[in-house]
Amino acid sequence: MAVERKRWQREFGDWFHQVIWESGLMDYRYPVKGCGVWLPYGFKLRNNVLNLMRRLLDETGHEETLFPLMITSDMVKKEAIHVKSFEDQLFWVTKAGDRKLDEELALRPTSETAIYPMMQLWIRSHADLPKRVYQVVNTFRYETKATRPLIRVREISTFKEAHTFHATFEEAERQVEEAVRIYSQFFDSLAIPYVVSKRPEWDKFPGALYSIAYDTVLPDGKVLQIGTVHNLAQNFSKAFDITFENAEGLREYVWQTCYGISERVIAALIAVHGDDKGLILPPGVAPIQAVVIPIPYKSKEAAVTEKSREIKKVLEKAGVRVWLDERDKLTPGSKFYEWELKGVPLRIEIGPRDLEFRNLTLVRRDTMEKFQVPEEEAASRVLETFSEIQSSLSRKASEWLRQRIHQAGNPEEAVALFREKQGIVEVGWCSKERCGLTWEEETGLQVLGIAWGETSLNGGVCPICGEKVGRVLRLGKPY
Ligand code: PR8
Repeated sequence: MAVERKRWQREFGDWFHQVIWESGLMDYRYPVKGCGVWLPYGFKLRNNVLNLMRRLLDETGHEETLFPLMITSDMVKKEAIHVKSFEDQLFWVTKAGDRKLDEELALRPTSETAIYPMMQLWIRSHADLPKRVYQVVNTFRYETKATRPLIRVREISTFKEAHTFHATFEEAERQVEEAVRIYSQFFDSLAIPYVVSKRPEWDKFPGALYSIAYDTVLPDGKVLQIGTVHNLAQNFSKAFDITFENAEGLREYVWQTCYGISERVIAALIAVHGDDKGLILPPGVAPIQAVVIPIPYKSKEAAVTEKSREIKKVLEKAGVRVWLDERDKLTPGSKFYEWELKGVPLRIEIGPRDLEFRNLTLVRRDTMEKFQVPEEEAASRVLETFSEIQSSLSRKASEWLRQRIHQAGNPEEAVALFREKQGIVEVGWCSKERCGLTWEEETGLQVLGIAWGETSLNGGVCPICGEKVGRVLRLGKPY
């Protein structure tokens, strides 16, 4: 049976809402707008995804911390551009019981203003640098655009933010490269395809020198920003007075970077791999990697049950996250339906014929391909199938994204390509804001940024002004 992706693509919004709820990931019926509940299955998936990120950060000298949720208005106001851009999105705590607070407190929209006053106390000398911390917390942004489950929420419940501190600009630049490596590895292991772009000046993180973003394309052709890396230079260290004594005994401001992801990563994971039957989870992060389903038949029930339990043990011993579905009030067919919806990468059916031939029947969720393997090879064949699924998901998703990136030589061509195929349109650009805005005006698309670390288009000429500078500008319709 081939996988169907009609509804997934044509009615992506409805598909997405329905799948996250019916598969048991999240429930957004919570009475506060923009806030959702992680259900047990979703929470396990979230943990697996976060643990991948934790491992990558821990291995590269980052230390996990936990800073408080509330910040004073003085802290918020320290960095002028930062506060101006978050001002309208802040939630304020103004009362305790019926007493008005002497000092109103804001809920962090991100934690620069919570972390940096403490760094000002801790960083003393060049011996304290570099310093790299991260935390996984909830942050609050009063989003005024329509909220969407996992994609645009007001309580960002899975905000992973890293903040680093360095003695020189060059070291901060190297940290940006390192962050790009870490994020690329992270998205690669989730089989989420992406493009990396340097955001234009007018769309960078408030207070940053520049911002780099990871974007992917969802089934509806719109672009989703799934992570960002910012070089903050000395903008925040000057505002928060974070200095260190250099080797010559002189005081200098530290150089900083920060980078973040959120539950949007999980939105991308669901959206990129799914199909009309529901989720398709990569084995690396699936809460349940394989489900064993006994197919009882006449007098063979006991033998089938016994064999199913034995196989479960064998797989557990091999480190597989396996579930044995022994519910006797459900038919095998309704179990298949449920586990397909939940995106379990592999189904193992054990029926009388399998017993007779000492086989197991395996069904891959991604391709729905069905095949038999000898029982004594259960563990090795299951593990082998996981890595095939993982690489096949990566290939399929990358190819899907590749087909949605188009090159245009002028604004009319960009418009026509986008109308027909959506996704991302790449054009030549001279880096001048004026020409970037002209691209936006003439195409009705939004500038995503300059291709990070890639070569030129249109022979290096900007089709708007004719200047030969050679940058690739990306345009699309972001969420
Ligand atoms: C920073 N400071 O904050 P950023 N719902 C879901 N995900 C969101 C939302 C939202 N309302 N808003 C942003 N994100 C820096 C870096 C510390 C860490 C996700 O950067 O404002 C987006 O994927 O770019 C975004 O790329 C990421 O959080 C980081 O937020």
